[in-house]
Amino acid sequence: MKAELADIGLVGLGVMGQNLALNIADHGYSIAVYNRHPEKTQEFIEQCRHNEPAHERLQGHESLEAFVHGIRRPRKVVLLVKAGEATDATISELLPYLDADDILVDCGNAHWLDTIRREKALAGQGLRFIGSGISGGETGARFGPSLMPGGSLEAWTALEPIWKAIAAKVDAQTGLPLPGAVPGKPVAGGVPCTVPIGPDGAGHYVKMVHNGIEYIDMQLISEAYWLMKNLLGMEADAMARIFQEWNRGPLSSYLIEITGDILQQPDPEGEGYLVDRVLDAAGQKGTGIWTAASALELGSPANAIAEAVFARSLSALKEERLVASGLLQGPILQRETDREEWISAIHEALYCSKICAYAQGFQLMAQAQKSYGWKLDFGAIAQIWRGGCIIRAHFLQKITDAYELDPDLKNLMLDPYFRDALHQGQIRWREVVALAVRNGIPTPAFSSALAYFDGYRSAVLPANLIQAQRDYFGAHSYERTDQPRGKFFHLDWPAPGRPQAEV
Ligand code: NBP
Repeated sequence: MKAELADIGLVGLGVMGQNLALNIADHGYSIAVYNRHPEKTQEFIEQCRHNEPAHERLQGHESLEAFVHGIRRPRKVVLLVKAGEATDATISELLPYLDADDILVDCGNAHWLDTIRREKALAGQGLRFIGSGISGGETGARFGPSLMPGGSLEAWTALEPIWKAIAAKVDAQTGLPLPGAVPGKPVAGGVPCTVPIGPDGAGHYVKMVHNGIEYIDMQLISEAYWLMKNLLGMEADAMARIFQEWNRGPLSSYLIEITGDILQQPDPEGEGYLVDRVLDAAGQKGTGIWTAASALELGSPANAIAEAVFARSLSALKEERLVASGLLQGPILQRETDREEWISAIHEALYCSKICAYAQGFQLMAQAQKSYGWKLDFGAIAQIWRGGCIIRAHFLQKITDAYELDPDLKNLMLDPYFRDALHQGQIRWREVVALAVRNGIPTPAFSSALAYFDGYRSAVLPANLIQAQRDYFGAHSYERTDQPRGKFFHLDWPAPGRPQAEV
């Protein structure tokens, strides 16, 4: 008997691919799967046979041709392979078997310019392409990720039922993530954490900014931890309790929650806590770098996000830092005794810095939409990050509210809720940064977020001098404060009649 054609196909049975395939099957869709190394496909199907209620909806294939021909037309084929060349190679291998109107859905962490290029090239061949960001790691992929699809609306309509079914769900009233699903029993009801983001590369761009925000969120939390450890002399388990407490307030988020878990984890190899044995050299895969590079290119001041990337790079210079620590002296560290007061101040510093970090991420997306001709719905983007993804947080509901209140909001810091929070927290935020500086404890994210806040709220900055210098040595011209914007002047410096500086 001929097997029924599958509703959808998936290529790439790595960590994400296996979990997303099971999520899709759990929601009642039949799915054909294929992996470059066929033994992985066999293993996956075999494992599922024993453990997964939805295994009968999985169809493993060992040839690409059989895989493609096993999917109902117009086909939907999800790619979950390594981003970059592997994605191009996989698309090229699939092409001979695909038919007009089939839809490729790339869920890898692709660079948005690659997605624009691929969409254009495939459209020329009559195929549709969706670049869909996915966040939430393997658990998200399995039980409900945040999905950020970019592509034509018409291609989205074909994918929509499946994407809405498998995405994380949040409560319509509270915006809180609904309790997780269990294998075979998906979450029923709730608002799905996916919306069409925009054309071509928009989905992957928004996913990239999500990751950039993830970098700064993690850096800010690590700075809070480091201050409590060094300035207040707190042990890991005591800090775990603080993060657990913070997780019940405005900072409540997945990253704060897992930090509480991490800090109380004993070292399985010996005495003490595991966190104290983890080497302080952070890795990175590239999306943070892309976010910072895009901010630089677009002239969007995402300095705190970039600092978070640089902080990882600096941490990775472990051997150099070890040598430098014996050669470069800093101030003598003075422990603070008023623990409660400083913990509360660090909380304020973390919250205010987080507001600035998100303001930078949304400002960057606003700049990108102008450059790439997208029309992004920022309230909806914040909404689909409330569940499933790594940066999920209660706080995101406030961002959605802010854009609902003012869809043309120029900067999140200007929204009344966030403005009040910054006004309320800034004195203690400044005290925390000053204390860290006095004691020689690096807090690049707290400090750069504060510099962003102070820069953005300054009607006048010292850039007048920079413009004068540029005009002096390069005839780059300047505008005057007493003339309309856009009118440029140049002076043959030094102006006649002005006394020469002594050399
Ligand atoms: P894994 O490393 O677990 O799996 C990678 C997959 O890519 C495997 O199926 C592998 O096939 C396949 N692949 C490679 Br590598 N090179 C290939 C090639 N030249 N042609 C065809 N297939 C190739 O990665 P993962 O964590 O599952 O990530 C998959 C994608 O999802 C990546 O783009 C990643 O950026 C993205 N992503 C990951 C996460 C996460 O938390 N892990 C989150 C969001 C997005 P093989 O088995 O034959 O080697």
